[in-house]
Amino acid sequence: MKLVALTSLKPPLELSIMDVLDIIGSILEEDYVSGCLEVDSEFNIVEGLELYWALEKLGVKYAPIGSGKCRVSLEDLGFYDNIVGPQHRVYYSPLELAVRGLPTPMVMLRSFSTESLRVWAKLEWFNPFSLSIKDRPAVHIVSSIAGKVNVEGKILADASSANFGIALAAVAPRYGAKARIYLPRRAGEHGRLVIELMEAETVRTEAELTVELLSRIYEDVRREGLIHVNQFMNDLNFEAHLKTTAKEIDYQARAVGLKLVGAAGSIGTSGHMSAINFYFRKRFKGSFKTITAQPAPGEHIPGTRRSETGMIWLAMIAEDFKIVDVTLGEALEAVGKVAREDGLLIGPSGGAALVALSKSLDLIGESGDVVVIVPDTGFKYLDLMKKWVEKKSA
Ligand code: E1O
Repeated sequence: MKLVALTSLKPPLELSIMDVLDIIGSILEEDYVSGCLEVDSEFNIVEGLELYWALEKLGVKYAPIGSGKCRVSLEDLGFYDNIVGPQHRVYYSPLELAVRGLPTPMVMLRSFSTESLRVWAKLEWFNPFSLSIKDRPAVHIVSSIAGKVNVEGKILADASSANFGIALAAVAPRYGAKARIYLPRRAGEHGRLVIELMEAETVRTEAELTVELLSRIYEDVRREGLIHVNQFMNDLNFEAHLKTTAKEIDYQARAVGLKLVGAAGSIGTSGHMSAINFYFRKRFKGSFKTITAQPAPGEHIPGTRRSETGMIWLAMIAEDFKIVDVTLGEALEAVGKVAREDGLLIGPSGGAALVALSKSLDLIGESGDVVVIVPDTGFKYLDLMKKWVEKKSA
């Protein structure tokens, strides 16, 4: 058996992550790859196509080649290489920073930790374009589309509550394309401003939810030949978080010896929490709990929505998934507590995740380490916070 760079191999056809999810699951479970790929003299894959795509979706650097039995650890295949950038932190472009500036930091929060249960916030505002977790799917989806079709001069379109739109508006021009973002009624004003500043198009609508805009986008795609990147249904969104967000948490926890017992987060497309749930359910064989916040009925927490409004990965992937109703007031209380006791201003969806966790301690248990995904920074929501602070002091 020998190891060769995965990028040097030529698969005869493409499979999607859902075609090979079972193989991905068992590789994560075992921490080993059992099996080899067979290639011809030109590196065309003649045997092991499914394994190739599983390894590609997992983001390993090397593939095992041979004709007999192979058994090689994920670590030896360079599994973690894609999430550990250069220590000098010098990058030749912002796009390189987005891809190689990982992992995003994890920091222990005093405000929500106890002596035995430690709470770690994964700070996703360290992503450079949208200062949010949504850079990850935007970069992965756009680079993948651009690898297949010529996007120069084309318009990449999607609905967004703000962050994904900003990321798309920033990433599309790196590939010579433009972006058009369809915004629901309550999209963050910062989103519209930044997107327009970047000279991407915005379509402001009266829709309550981003997903309600899909049929309108389908129509415009037919009429105008836009490319719909579709963060809500494109499996590359889920894949981006499997390849980076979830893997980073695993890498970071191992590096300092954390005993992960669960993760808490929030859901918009459900991309990141579904991927984290899938990844750790396999890794830890069931002893890992995933908790996610959703806005309580009638409440609006920017970037999030209720699970029954439809999220494909949540339905397909997530088991052992506890969904907790949180009000905006509760989320902002948590934001305030972290600001006072840790000095960090997290965004409302991060606050909601902390509330969901606090309401689920019976499930999590009393000891270990929990990761809370903080999708973005509170500095984007000063208007919302201002109203809430003034109401509290009135
Ligand atoms: C959480 C999420 N927190 C914040 C988001 S509505 C989809 C999307 C957007 O268009 N925002 O920007 O999508 P996912 O479940 O992985 O993350 C939820 C502040 C967000 O902006 C998603």
